[in-house]
Amino acid sequence: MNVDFLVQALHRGDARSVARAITLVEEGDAGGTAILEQLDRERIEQALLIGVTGPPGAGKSTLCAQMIGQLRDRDLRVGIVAIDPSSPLSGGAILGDRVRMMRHALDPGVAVRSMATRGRLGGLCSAAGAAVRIMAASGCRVVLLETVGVGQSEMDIVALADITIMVLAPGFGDEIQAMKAGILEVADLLVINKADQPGAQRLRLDMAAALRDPGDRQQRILETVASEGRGVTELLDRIFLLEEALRDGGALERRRRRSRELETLDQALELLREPLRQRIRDRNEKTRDPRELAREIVERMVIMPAQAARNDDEHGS
Ligand SMILES: Nc1nc2c(ncn2[C@@H]2O[C@H](COP(=O)(O)OP(=O)(O)OP(=O)(O)O)[C@@H](O)[C@H]2O)c(=O)[nH]1
Ligand SMILES: [Mg+2]
Repeated sequence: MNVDFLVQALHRGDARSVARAITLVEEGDAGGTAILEQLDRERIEQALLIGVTGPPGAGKSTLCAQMIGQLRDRDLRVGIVAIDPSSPLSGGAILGDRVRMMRHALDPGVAVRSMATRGRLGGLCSAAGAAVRIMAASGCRVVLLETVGVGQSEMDIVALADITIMVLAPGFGDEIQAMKAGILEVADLLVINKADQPGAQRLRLDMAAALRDPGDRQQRILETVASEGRGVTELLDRIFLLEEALRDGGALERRRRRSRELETLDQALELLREPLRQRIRDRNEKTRDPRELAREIVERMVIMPAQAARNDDEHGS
């Protein structure tokens, strides 16, 4: 595999090269790292990453498919990374299916990727972040990141986004109550989807009540009927206005710095996992308390090497 060739092709927007590059990164291949280093920084800087989260079945995938359709109508290339919890609890179709069901299946202007959380201990943030940058470098002006907003790891992924939209729908009372504080904290925009269903008005009032500032209520709450495409234009317009404000005010840069930190931490922990496991096995301790042992191993690994090198020097000379 020729990295330079692949990078050129992906910069031309070649869908297969985009997919191949993401796979190389996910597999931890050295070529993946080389590709990431050569990506077009300017395109990455210009792309907007929109996190789309909310309880299972709220209509995230349907809404994403609609947004993709409208962004394509505006002649923008779009990417979508769907974090699939592989959970039987979730009744909805995963995003890939929904996008395929719509008219985007063969559209070369749409990059689609799903990533499973199952069987994965870490590294998801970093894999998702890399996939997003690859798509952005390939020319996607907007990349959507769909994740079910239930656990902490999903919330971490959402924190990668420039702008986060929380999709809510009537009939999810308990989930929404449980998530409420978190929702208001992470979501730039609250989308009451399934506005055609009974209970939508109630949900809207409930969310409005939770937002103290009247200006906030005006700006942060929207209604959609994703299945019919209603409210999607307004949502996109609102998103682009917000993007402009975030870019102008410097907030976007701050968000991106935080997101880079998060990704770096995720990947650093991922890189440590195997060496740590090996060390623990090598120590073969039978009686020490695991907490104490863990502290000691980490201390030696992270703090000692520099000191050990100095000691070696002293003893060596
Ligand atoms: N009535 C109504 N149904 C909708 C609307 N939007 C989505 N649905 C339906 O709700 C169901 C779930 O939609 P999805 O888009 O799969 O929901 P999701 O949030 O992506 O679900 P997960 O990925 O499983 O978490 C589907 O049957 C959709 O057709 C809407 O605005 N009104
Ligand atoms: Mg979905």
